[in-house]
Amino acid sequence: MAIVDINAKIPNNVDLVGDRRLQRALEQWQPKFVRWWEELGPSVFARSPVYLRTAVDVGAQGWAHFDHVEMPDYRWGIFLSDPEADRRIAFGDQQGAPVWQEVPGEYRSDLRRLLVVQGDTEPASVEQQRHLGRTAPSQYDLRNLFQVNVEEGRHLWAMVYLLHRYFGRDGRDEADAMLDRHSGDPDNPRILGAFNEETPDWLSFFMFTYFTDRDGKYQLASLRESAFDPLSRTCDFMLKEEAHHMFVGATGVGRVLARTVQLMRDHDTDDVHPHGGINLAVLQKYLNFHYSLSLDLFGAETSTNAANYFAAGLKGRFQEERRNDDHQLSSATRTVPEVVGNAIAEREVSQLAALNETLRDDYREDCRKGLDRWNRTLRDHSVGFELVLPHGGFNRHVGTFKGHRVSPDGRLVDEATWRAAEATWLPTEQDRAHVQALMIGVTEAGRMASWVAPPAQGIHSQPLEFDYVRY
Ligand code: BYC
Ligand code: FE
Ligand code: FE
Repeated sequence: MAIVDINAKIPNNVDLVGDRRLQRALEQWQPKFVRWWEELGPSVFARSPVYLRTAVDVGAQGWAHFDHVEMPDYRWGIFLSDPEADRRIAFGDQQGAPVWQEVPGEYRSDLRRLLVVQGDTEPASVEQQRHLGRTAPSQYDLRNLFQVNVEEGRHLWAMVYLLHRYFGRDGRDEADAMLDRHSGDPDNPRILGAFNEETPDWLSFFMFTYFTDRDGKYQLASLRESAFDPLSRTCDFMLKEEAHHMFVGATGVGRVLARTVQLMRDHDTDDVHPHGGINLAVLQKYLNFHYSLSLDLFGAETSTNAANYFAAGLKGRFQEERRNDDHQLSSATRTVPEVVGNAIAEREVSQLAALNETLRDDYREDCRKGLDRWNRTLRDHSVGFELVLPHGGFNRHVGTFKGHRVSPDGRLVDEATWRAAEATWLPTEQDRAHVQALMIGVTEAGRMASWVAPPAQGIHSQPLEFDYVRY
């Protein structure tokens, strides 16, 4: 088992003291990270003690410590899950061979690219969420926002460690570039589309953590299968933290919904906006927006990049080892959607080519579970409304649907039809302004904003009235 050096300048379980050069290089990157955090991290409560979880170990019994800390003093550490003895490559051309502890020369640039794309999303999300602290609906939510932020910061550290340790000069340059690109920067944007959008309000934040952090879950789970063992172990540990991010999204949206339903009943109306709530139709539009942006993150339906990553053993499928097939996909096929002329058709392709679509399918199934839960709430209160996931072609900007107009129920429509209906499918300026108007920060411990129900319980067995953030 790796020894945890928790008191080091950079807490770690990768024996940094045993590699002075690496340690020095990372200690030189550290102040750049802190400067970035201060400039583009949370814009308010930057020096307030927050009740945060800090990763301190990777063991099954207790990997985290909870206490009040000021965010700049958060101990961003480097933690890899314990190695699995005699781990073998589970898929691709080298299936059955021992996993790699170093990067094979021929995969250097592909692996570097995967690490850079993954790493880039982490600080991007912190930048996107930096102003949300001003309008948190409660101390509990404010704390959760900051928890997500510091952990995304640690996820950046996770990728930066791998870049520094295994990619020499190039890796150090890439690590620096992670702090130079910025979300929404017209000259130097973040790499993937969804990470250049704004997260201007808390409904967006809850939808983002539900849908976009869930892309993180699926991508990290695929990278956990990697033959490059340090990447696999890094992702395995990141996934532990990731679960909380999606919890924030799932319970956040659920609480908004619960509050809306209550206001609908109290006031006997569908329009709860005048009563300080968010209408179901607006919730659906936000959902449509964030879900479709997140679908784009999986890439095109067919991808030679994805096929090459798989054949080489760099990136597997979700739960690769639980699948009952040859793990080579040498002859298997599947269908993928394809826009041909005026219709959405299907095309049969090799499974190897369609790996992005397969991962997207797995993701969709997972997304549906939350909707089932939310819809149960609606049914339990006899509300005649159901939230639905829009068709996979709706509002897409990557892949076969790019440049086409597809309705949420999956019809290819012309531009005029789209324009006429867009305001009922995607959030309008007015919807966003309505939601924004409800975003008034609530700082008193235990109190909730008007538009969201309280959570079922506090954090780490603390009561809801706990001082999660000390002002
Ligand atoms: N935006 O061959 P294709 C997370 C590019 S989220 C812009 O289909 P591929 C987190 C693509 O780069 C998880 N460009 O692509 C969540 C390619 O460019 P080139 C992040 C895009 O490579 C919340 C071209 O289009 N991790 O952790 O098969 C908070 C052709 O596409 C986009 C990863 O993504 C896009 N959406 O698949 C915090 C894992 N999509 O080669 C954190 C690592 C595609 O023509 N990344 N393009 O120049 C990958 O595995 C792959 O890069 C992708 C793309 C799945 C993203
Ligand atoms: Fe992350
Ligand atoms: Fe996350």
